[in-house]
Amino acid sequence: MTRSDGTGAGEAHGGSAPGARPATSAPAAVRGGGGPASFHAMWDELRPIGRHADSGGYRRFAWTGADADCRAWFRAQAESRGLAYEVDRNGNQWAWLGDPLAGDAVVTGSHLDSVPDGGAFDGPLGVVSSFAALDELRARGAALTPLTRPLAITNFGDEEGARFGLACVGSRLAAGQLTKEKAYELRDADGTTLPQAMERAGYDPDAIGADPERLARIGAFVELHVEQGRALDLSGDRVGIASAIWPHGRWRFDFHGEANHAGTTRLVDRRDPMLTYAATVLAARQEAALAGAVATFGKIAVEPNGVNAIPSLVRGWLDSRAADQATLDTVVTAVEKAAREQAGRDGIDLDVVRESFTPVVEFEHALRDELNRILGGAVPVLGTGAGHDAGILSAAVPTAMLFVRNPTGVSHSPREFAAEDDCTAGVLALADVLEGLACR
Ligand code: HGY
Ligand code: MN
Ligand code: MN
Repeated sequence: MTRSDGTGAGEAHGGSAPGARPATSAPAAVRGGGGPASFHAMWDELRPIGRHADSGGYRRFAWTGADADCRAWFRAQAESRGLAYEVDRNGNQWAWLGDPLAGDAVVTGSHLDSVPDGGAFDGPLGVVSSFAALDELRARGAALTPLTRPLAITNFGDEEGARFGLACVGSRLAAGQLTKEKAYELRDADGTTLPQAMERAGYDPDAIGADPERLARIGAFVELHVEQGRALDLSGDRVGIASAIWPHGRWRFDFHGEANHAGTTRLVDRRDPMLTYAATVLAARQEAALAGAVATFGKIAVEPNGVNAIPSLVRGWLDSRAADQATLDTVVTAVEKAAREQAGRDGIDLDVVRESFTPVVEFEHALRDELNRILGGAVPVLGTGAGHDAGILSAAVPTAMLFVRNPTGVSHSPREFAAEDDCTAGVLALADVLEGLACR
């Protein structure tokens, strides 16, 4: 986050968000202002890692060089603060203050990986704010010693699933929602498997698997995240608390046609899967609009992918999300039905595979309300269509989320940003929450 001297990706703009009304009269924790200088230093160090010069977006994919650099940055932050650093069996990073084995720990953190050409804040804002919140607590002289509960900061690996196609791999493995066998089946576009990538990055893939003992030692997990929407901008608040995460999933549609010459094959003789794919994309938009849901075909792979060749195979990935399970099921069923009908007309064979699914997450009310009480009771509570590690962990651990205002709502884009004062308000709110939970 810079002092508004930049305009590219990752450059937060100084001052309050454009067009926002002054924040409600909330306590200092969410009013903004102040906050540790360490945030700027960490942000400046992290910003260049994995950033693509042309797009200004981030390409921090699991078990790549950029991921390794982010991990090295996390370890340096932990050790420079005298925190006990460790990596768990699934490659998630942990920085501890207090006894990691004592139990009932208060844990905060997020992820450092990105979607292709993602923004600077999705993930890193939560990790940087966690270290900055600890610095704030120490600056306040909060009674961190003796802590009434151990405190930890985490970086969960491969949250976006950009390389291997499954989101939240690190937290799903830990929570037992992804088996070692299924994880071993994951492979990237070059055919590299997840275990091969982990091994090349210096991690032992044989160790991966559920980590119930570790999760049992967590009393509360709080993830701070940039809002991926405009609810806070519209309400004029800097910080919000999550109520729920929409159910969502990823489905792979394989349209099998017949390769042929683009210049010599008559239209009537073609079995062109691209046509069926195109009709399916339009059907997805139509069904989502009808149901008040969302559906996106954002990724496609074409074989042989030649300008002058009718494809033999078109693979399209559908991401669909809705406020409730029934609506999501309705949309996906309708899209698959439309795709199969069009495939019949086009002479195409269609396979549909559900590659990942996350049921609705209702964050635990007791912890959600505790956060609001700590922050003065007037913090807006809002749902989200974005998945998070906190959503995965919520099945095993009391979890909550803090959102920081995003004035445009844009995310998964180099244009994602958050204003400096709002980031500071997030740090102060997280510091209050950690103090309220771990330093009773
Ligand atoms: O896809 C998501 O909602 C998250 O960014 N992984
Ligand atoms: Mn994301
Ligand atoms: Mn995220």
